[in-house]
Amino acid sequence: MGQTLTEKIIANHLVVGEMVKGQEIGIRIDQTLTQDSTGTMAYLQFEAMEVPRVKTKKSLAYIDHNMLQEGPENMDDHRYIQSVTKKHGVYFSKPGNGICHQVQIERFGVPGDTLVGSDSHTPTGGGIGMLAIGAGGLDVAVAMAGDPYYIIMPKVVQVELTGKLRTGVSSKDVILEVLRQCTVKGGVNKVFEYTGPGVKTLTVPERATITNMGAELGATTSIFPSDEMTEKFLKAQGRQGDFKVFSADADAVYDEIVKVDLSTLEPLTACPHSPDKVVKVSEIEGMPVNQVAIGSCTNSSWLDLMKVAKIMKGKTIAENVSFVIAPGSKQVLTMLAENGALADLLNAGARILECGCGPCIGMGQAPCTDAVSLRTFNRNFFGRSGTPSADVYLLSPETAAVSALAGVLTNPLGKVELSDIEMPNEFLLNDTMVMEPAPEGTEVEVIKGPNIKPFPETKPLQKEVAGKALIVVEDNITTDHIMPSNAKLLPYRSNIPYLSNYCLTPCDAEFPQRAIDNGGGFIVGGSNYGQGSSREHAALAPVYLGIKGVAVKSFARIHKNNLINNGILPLEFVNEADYDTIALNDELAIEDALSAVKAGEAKLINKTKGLTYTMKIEVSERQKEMLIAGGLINLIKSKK
Ligand code: MIC
Ligand code: SF4
Repeated sequence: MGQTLTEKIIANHLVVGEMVKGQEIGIRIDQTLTQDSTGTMAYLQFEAMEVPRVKTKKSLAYIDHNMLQEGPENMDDHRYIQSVTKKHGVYFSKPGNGICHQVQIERFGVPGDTLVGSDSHTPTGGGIGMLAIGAGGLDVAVAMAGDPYYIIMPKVVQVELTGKLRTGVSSKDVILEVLRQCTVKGGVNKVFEYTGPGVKTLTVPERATITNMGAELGATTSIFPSDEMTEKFLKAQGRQGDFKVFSADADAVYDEIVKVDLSTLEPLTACPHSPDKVVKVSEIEGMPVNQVAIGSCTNSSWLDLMKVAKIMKGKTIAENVSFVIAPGSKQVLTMLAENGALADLLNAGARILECGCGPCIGMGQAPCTDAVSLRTFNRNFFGRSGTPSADVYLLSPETAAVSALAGVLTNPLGKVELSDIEMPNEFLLNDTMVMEPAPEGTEVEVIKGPNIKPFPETKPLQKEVAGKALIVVEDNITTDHIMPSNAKLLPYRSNIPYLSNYCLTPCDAEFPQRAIDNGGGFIVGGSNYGQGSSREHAALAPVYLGIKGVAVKSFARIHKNNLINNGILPLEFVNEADYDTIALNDELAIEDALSAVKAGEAKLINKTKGLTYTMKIEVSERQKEMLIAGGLINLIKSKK
């Protein structure tokens, strides 16, 4: 029986376990990446492991999220990351060099290799045939130390692409269509593997848009084969040597199939406030628009911005629109500057931001009250733009550009002519913003500014775990709810005590104080709890507030791992209807938590209601040890 591409790469990297779907396996990691807003914690944790040098083939640290620098905190973080990476053998990409995923695919990704990154959009690397997975900072620190990265052996979904996209329809519409079909919780513990004759019609940046936003499915990752298109891209990046063909066997067997006919696809948009609330642009066309934002790791490639520049050339944006562009990398921006496309954008009225995440993570460019904001980004979770009353629609660069000109949401189909925009044979190569680590490192001093506080300490699991239901939240709570990020909070990513004052406040402003007043307790939630970002802060802030268990209908993959890594019990209702019987401040308890963890099942007693709920603790033997030790760092220390 033939193998899928996913299975082939896993087989090449398997170090622990067997490739049995649903079971935990450990894989060898070739590359790691961090970005600044998760990176400070990851490097503090790496330092705590006392491993002198990273053991991967290549590890990289990017500065791309926290770049507003309103106070010293951001640059203090940059300095810390620059010095700690130099010491321990990690390459450092300076602020301004670009968004981690964009630069990684341009300059460093290798087909067939594995990559773990402390950012949920690490699967962008699947666009060149890498098995690229997003994880919490601690898991990345462990991978840097040379230990395996653990995943549940995934099911593999075949996404069969047929036909060819029409001009005006883009790869963004492909992933929006997959999200429409599969939803934000449809991908947990699955890899989405793209196959079929449509694959060869998509360039690497187009593929990367799709694999990037596969994160919104909750998937472990998404991947395209490495083929002639990949070779062309790597050659144009001066990296022909990194090319190798990788694809699934013709008789590979998949667990599920999703079909997308590129020829009949139409421009789509994800409506507020979820990436899977997808409708055809034509269905809501004509809606007045206040802001159009182009960029983010999903759609900020040279190809994307060239298309936008072509559409804007010689025209001016509508009076009612603020039009902002954050190019994905220095390579992209410099090439646009050199070929004149940047001038076309500026002439049309574009506000050009530096190369980074910017408005995608609420670092500036918050839209006006009650705004309609059209964004080429990948997430439109409630409040993420920095304006809680704003409605954010996710869509393609083509749709964004024609709408910026018209001032109303506009369907680009039949309105744009882009046939002369093709991938360049040579990209502009200049890696001077990537610093090499010191050859030895022992002499390098690590600089920690005053905002860099130690990560919270966790305690071994107690026999009885008891406390109140400190909050009860609904389905699809995102990490943007649990640990909001915006221009005011992102500078404090190295300061958990400060951040914890904002934990879950978009759901309930009183939650942090209630948690402190009660000496901790439980969080109760619905399904897909913790979707979105990989930020470990969504576990670390609850640790700081004394949260002992999170009882939900189901978890998103990365967040569940982050809870376990930090010693918080992940509890899932066996009978989902039990969720409805828990109210705020109900007294909850697990009488013998140690036995419950070992058995993989707990009896959660609701003392207030006189009810007992059966909860799954679906974790591996390795994770049981972690929960009992009170988290991974404690476990590592106890084994030294
Ligand atoms: C995001 O897009 O939500 C982020 C900000 O990039 C996060 C990482 C973070 O919270 O720092 C992610 O995707 O993991
Ligand atoms: Fe940055 Fe946005 Fe991409 Fe996250 S999704 S890495 S914030 S550009």
